[in-house]
Formats: sequence, structure tokens, C-alpha cells
Amino acid sequence: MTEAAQLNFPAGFTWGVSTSAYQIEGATSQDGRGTSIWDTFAHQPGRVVDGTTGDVACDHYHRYPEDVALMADLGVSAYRFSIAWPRIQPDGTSPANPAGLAFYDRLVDALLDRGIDPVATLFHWDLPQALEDRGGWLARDTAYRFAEYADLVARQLGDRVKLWITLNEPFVHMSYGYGMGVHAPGRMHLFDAFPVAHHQLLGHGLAVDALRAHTGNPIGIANNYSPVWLRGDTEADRAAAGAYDALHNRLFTDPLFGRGYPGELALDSAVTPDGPVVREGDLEIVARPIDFLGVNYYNPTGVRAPEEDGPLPFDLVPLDGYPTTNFDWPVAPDGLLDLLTTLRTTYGEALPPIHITEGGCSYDDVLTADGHCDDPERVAYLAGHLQAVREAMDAGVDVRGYFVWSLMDNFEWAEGFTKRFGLVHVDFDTQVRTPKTSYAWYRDLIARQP
Ligand code: GBH
Repeated sequence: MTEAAQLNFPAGFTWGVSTSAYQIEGATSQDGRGTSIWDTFAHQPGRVVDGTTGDVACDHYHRYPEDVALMADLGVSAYRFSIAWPRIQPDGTSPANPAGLAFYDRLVDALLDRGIDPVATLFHWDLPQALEDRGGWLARDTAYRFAEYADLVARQLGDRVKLWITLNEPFVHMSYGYGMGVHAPGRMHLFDAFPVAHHQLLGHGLAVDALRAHTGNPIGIANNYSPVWLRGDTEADRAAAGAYDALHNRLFTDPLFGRGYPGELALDSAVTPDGPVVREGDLEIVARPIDFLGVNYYNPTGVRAPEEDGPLPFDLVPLDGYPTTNFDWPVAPDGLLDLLTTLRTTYGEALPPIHITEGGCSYDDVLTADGHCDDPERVAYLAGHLQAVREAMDAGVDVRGYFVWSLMDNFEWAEGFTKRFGLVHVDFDTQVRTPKTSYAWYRDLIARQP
């Protein structure tokens, strides 16, 4: 294991933590907040493994001063949070709800008071339900509504937000939400979810324009990436790996850098009853220049050709020889090094600076009777992955920051409260926050940097 003492990063490297609105805020019907697709989904029986919802979550909406104090003591230079669209526009189209804007105003000012840079994500999966009722991201109109929402937020927060992120993980929102139906909105369009990809990316590009009108600060997007590790040596295995890479990694990246959609996915001719999905001029909007690429990295994926004829052109296989988290995700820091160097070789000079906007792991963290929570696996995970970032930087990849997922245990989507990713333990009955060993480790690491 890498000791924290060996991890030296250049001055100015951003040390951060990440969260998202629905996972921590609670207060879902307060101060005029509208219903989001996650409220609807989590309240349907059988959707979330432990039957929980984000109604209260970490009660961050009321406890944000305490949470900001925890971040200040941790010594982070930045905090990545998301803004709940239905707090700003309860039905997705209305004029701005002043009480909704006011919450983020208070949060941003509290952060700035403590010298922490606010990093805001506009969309982390909590679409206003009223827009879902009009087709959600399957509808082209949602892209234009997203740009209007971006304008309302940017007018209010402008340059007080130091980094702007349009979308979080559009791949997961498309595949889990609209492809397999395991996330909100719970639709199952496995083979015709592509409009969801294009409309999110179109919304991203339109939002970049809307944000630029109100801020000079950097704008990016947070994609989740998984390096594809070939498991097999036949031509068919290689084709399967290429197909998975195109779908998981390149679908949401190639068009950002002016390459259009990966050819092997044959998406450019996609049509819906409303006409072609990709219209004239769209790809120029999608490719609006961005100032940084947000990279969410958890693990690599083993891929080979399907053993039997099935609906998908690949099989995902476990990676032998790696420890796993309690989510069964492999712990593979070398995957992060691989990913970063691959992004650099694939996109070359077109690749902007990178922020690792998420990285972390869940374990069965136990709070002892005397109030300690020891999580050595998380320390090892973070040390290994930060070492990988350092090596990628030495190899010439321009990485500017790392944001741990997550500041605190929270509502882990379809897993409810059964998966803990935090540096801070949360007791969901009492709302007591207890920093874990990993919090002290990260604090010491940050304190030692120039
Ligand atoms: C992120 O999604 C989200 O942005 C965040 O809200 C969430 O809480 C956090 O991560 C933790 O889940 O190799 O087959 O086991 C992460 C998306 C998709 C990454 C599944 C890991 C592992 C699939 N994840 N993937 S597998």
C-alpha cells in the first residue's frame, strides 16, 4: 500500500469531495421543491432494495452548515455538489423558485466563507417529474428546457461557482434509467435509448452556451469511464471489447471533441416518430468547447465475445486477481492509470485538462459503541488511486484535481442506505456524523501538500 507521505502533488492541485442533491438533501417537499423522477421511483415498491427513499437522506438541506464545517476541517479546496432542478423549476418549465435558488445561495456563500470552491453539477439524475411526463430525455424538448434551467442557475450563482458541470454520467442515466429500468425513470428501452444519449448531449452543449453568458469560470461535463480489459484472444473477443468501449466510453466523449458518434454504433441514422434524432447543426452544439473533462472512475470492465447468442454483442466477465468492494466492484488502481493515458492518446490535443470528479468505494463500515469507524480498505483504495493519478500526471496527462465520492454516507440510489461510500459515517436514525479513519487520512494527506 502506498503511504500518504509518498503522495506529492503540485501546488494548486484541487482536493475535493463530491455529493449529489437527491442522495443527501432530503426536504423533498419543502420550500416549493417539485417532484423529481427519483421521488416517484423510490416510492414505488420494489425499486430500492431496502425500501427507502431520499425523503430525508442526510437531511443536508437543514444541516449544510455542519457539513460545510466538516469539509473545512477536512481541508478540501473544493466541494462538488449538484443542484436539484425541481427546487429551481418545480415543474421543469416555470420561472425560478426564489426559495430554491436561496438554498444554493446560502450553501455557496457558506463554502466561500470557509475558503472552499463551490463546484456545481446541474443535473445528477433528478429530472422534474413533469418533464418525464412529457417524455423525459427521450424528448428533444428536454434539452432546451435544460438550457433554460442552466440560465436561471447561472444568473444567480455566476462566478461564485468556480467550476460548472453540466451533466453527471449521462451513460448511467441512459443505460440504468432508460435502458434497463433499474434507476429512475425506470423505463426499459434497451435498444432504443439512444435518443436519451443525444438529447442529454444536446442539452449539455446548449447549457454550455447558457452558462458562458454568465460566467468566465471553467465549464465541463462529468462522464463515467471504465477501461475495457480484453478477456479472450479471438477476433470476436476483440470486436466485443471494441463494441463495449464504443458504448460505454466513446458514445459520450467522441462527439464532445468533434468526432461525432462512434461509427460502429450506427446511430447517425436513428429516427423516432418525430424525425431523425441527430439533426443538422446538433453535432456542432454538442461539441461546444469545454474547459475540462470530468472523469468519474470506479473500476475497469472485463469483456469478451458472448458465449451464446444473446441480445448484447459482448459478455462482461469478472476480473480475476483483484479484491472487490462490498458492491463487488474490483479495486484496480491500474485501471485509472490505463484510463487516463488512453484518454490522452485517443483524443490528443483535443483533450482538455481533467478533473477526477468522482472516485471511491463502499464497504461495510461499522460504527463502534465508542464512536469510531475504521475503514482501512477505503484508505488503501484512495491511496492506490491517487498514486495512479500521480503516475498519469508524470506520464503527461493534465489532471487538475480529485474529488472523493463521497463526503458522507448517503442514499445510494437503487441500493438505498445499504452501501456506504463516505469519508464520514452517517447514522441515518440520528443523523450523527462521525468522521472515519479515511477522513483523517485524507485530511493529513491534503495538509502535507504544498
Ligand atoms: C456514481 O455512479 C454516481 O455518480 C453516484 O451518484 C453514485 O453514488 C456513485 O457513483 C457510487 O455508485 O463493474 O459491472 O460491477 C457510478 C456508476 C456504474 C460505476 C456501475 C461502477 C460498476 C459496474 N457505476 N459500475 S460492474
